[in-house]
Amino acid sequence: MSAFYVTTPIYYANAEPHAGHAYSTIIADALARYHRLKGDDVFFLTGVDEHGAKIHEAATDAGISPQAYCDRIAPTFTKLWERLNISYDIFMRTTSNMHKRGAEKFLAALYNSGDVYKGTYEGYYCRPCERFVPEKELTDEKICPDHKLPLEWLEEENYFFRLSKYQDRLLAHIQETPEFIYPESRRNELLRVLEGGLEDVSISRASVSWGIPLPFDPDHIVYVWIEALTNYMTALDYENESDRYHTFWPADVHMMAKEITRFHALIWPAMLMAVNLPLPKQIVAHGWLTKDGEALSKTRGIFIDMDTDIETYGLDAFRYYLLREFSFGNDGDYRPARLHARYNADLANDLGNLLNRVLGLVNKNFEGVPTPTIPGEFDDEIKAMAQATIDQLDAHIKTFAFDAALETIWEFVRRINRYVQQTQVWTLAKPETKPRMGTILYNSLEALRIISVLISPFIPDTAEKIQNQIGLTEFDTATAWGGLSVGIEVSRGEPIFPRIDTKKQKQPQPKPEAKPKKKAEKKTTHLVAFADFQKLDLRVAKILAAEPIEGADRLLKLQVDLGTEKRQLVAGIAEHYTPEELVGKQVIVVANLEPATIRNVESQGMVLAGSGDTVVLATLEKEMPLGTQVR
Ligand code: ME8
Repeated sequence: MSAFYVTTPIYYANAEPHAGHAYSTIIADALARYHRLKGDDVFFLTGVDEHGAKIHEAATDAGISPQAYCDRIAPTFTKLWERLNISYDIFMRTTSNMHKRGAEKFLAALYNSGDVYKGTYEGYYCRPCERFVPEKELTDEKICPDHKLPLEWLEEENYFFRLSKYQDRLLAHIQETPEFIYPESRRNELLRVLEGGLEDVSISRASVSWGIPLPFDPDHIVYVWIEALTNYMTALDYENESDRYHTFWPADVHMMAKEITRFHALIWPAMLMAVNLPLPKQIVAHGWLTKDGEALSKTRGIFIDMDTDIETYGLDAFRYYLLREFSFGNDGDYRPARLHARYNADLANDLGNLLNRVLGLVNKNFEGVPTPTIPGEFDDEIKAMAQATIDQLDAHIKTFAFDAALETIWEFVRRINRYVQQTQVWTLAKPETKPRMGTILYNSLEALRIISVLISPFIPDTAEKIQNQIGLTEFDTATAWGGLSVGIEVSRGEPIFPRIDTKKQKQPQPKPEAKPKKKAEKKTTHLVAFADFQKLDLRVAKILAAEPIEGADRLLKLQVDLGTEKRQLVAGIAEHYTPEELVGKQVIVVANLEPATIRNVESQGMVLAGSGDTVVLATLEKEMPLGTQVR
C-alpha cells in the first residue's frame, strides 16, 4: 500500500464557493477516490485560506470581525463539499491553532536558513491577487494581467525571501523531473519565467493586520500567500512531525487551476529547498470553467447556477459532466445544454437502460443471479474487454485525462448494450435456450458490477445504486471477472437515470418574432430522396498527416489514405484537434465532392464531423479497410 497525498488549493474565505471551486475539488476528489480504490493510503486535503487583506475587507464590509467572518464562510464550503460528495480527509482552516503553530515553525526555519532579509518594497500591487506585480509583467496602463484592474503603488518595509538564489536549482529540478509540472504547456510557461530570471519575493506585509505575525519580528504579518502554502505541511502536523507527516510528505499532487502555478511550482519549492525539505512530486493545473467563454465573476454577474442543474439532473450527472466533457488543462465552457445531452445519452440511455433491461430480464426469468453454464459467441470478447478497460484507466488517470477514462468505461458500457442486442437474449427464454440466456445475463450483470467499480471514483452514488440493484449489500471493489456470486437476489429499483425531457428543462422563452410554423414547414423541405443520398460517395479513410494552414486559425491541411489513392483535404477542425491527435485516425470522407481551393490550399473532399457547440470527427465504431463505402 503506498501513500498518496492530494491537495486542492485552500480557497479564499472572502466569499462563498462557486462552480469553479467545485470543479477543482471534484477533480481532486475523483483522483483521491481512484487511488483509494487502487488500495493506496490516501490523504486528501481541501480547506480555506482565511488571512490577509481581502478577508479583512470583506469582514469590514459585513460589519463583523475577521474571525467571525471566517466562521461564517467556512461552513458554506463544508456544506457544499458534503453536497458534492467530496471525500476529503481534512478541511484546513488557516485560523486553526494547528496551522498557526506549524506555519510559525516553518517561518522560523526559513529565517534560520539565512535566506530571509529585510528591505523596502516599492511597486505596483494588485489587491485581489494580494501580490506585487513584477516589473516584467507591467503594462503601460498598470493593469493587473489577471484581474484587469488598476494596480496601486505601494511602498513598505518588508522581509524578503531570496528566491533568486534558487533559480538554477529550480531550473535543474524542472528540467530533470519532467512530471513535476503538468501539463506540458504550464511547464513550458514556468520554464520561460525561470529563464527570464527570478526576483526575490517579499514574505511579509506591514500594512496588513489580519494574519500570523512573523516569529522573528512580530511587528510584521506574514504575507498570506507564503503562509497559505505552508498549510500543505501544517495539515500533516508538521509542528510535531508526527506519523501523518512522515507518511504523507512530500505531497503527490498539488491540484489547482493554472493562475496559481507560479506560487506552487517556483516559490513553494524554493522555500522547501531553503529549509531542506523534500519537494511535492507534482504541481498539476487544470483550466478554468467559464460561462459563455468568460471568466466567472461575482461582480460582473457571471456565474454558473450549479444548484439548479444538480437539482434537475442529480449530483452524479453534474460530476459526470464536469469530468467527462472538458479536456484536462484547457478551459471549459459550462453549458447546461451539454449536461442535458450527456445525461440523456450517456447516463439515461447507455448506462441506465442497460441496467434496467438486464435486471428486468433476470427478474422475469430467474430467481436471482443466474449460473453461467453455456459459453457462447462474444463472451470471451467482453471478458477481455473488461480487463482491457481496467488496464487503460491507470494510464488515463496518470495524465489526469478524466474525459478519456470515462470514455473508455463508456465504450465498455456500449459494448455490453451491443452484447445484449447481438445475442437477442430476450428471445432465449425457451427451456432449450434458457441456460444460454442465464449465461448471457450473468455476463451482463458481471460487466455491470465491474462498471460500477470503475465509475465509483467519478460518480460514487451511482456506483452504489447499481450494486444495490444487482443485490450486493456491501460495496464490492473487486474487478477480476467472475466475482459476482450466483443466486443473489437482484432488486430492480427505480431507473437510476430516468430520461429528462427537454420540455421540462427551463427554456429561454421564444422571442415574439419567432414563428414556429415556418420552422415546421422548413423541416419537411429538408427531406431528400434515397437516390439523392446514394449520390454521395462516403469512404473510410485514414489521416496520414495534418498541419496548420498559415493565417487560418480554424483550418488544418490533411493528407488522407483512401485505400486506392491518397488525397489532400482542408478541414475546419483546428480549434478542436491538434495535428498530432489526428494522425492515424480513421475518418469518413465525402470522396466525390467537387474539389475546392480554400486559402490557396486544394481540398479534394471533405471529412465528416459532428458540428455543434464543439466539433467531433465521425468515425466507425471499429476499424475497417481503407476505402470501404459508408452508407
Ligand atoms: O488562489 N475554474 O484562492 P482562490 C476552475 N487562496 N477553477 C477555479 C475557478 C474557475 N473558474 N475559479 C476558482 C487562492 N477556481 C488561494 C490559494 S493555495 C496555497 C492558496 C479554483 O479562492 C482553482 O483551483 O482564489 C483555482 O486555482 C482556485 O480556485 C483559486 O482559489
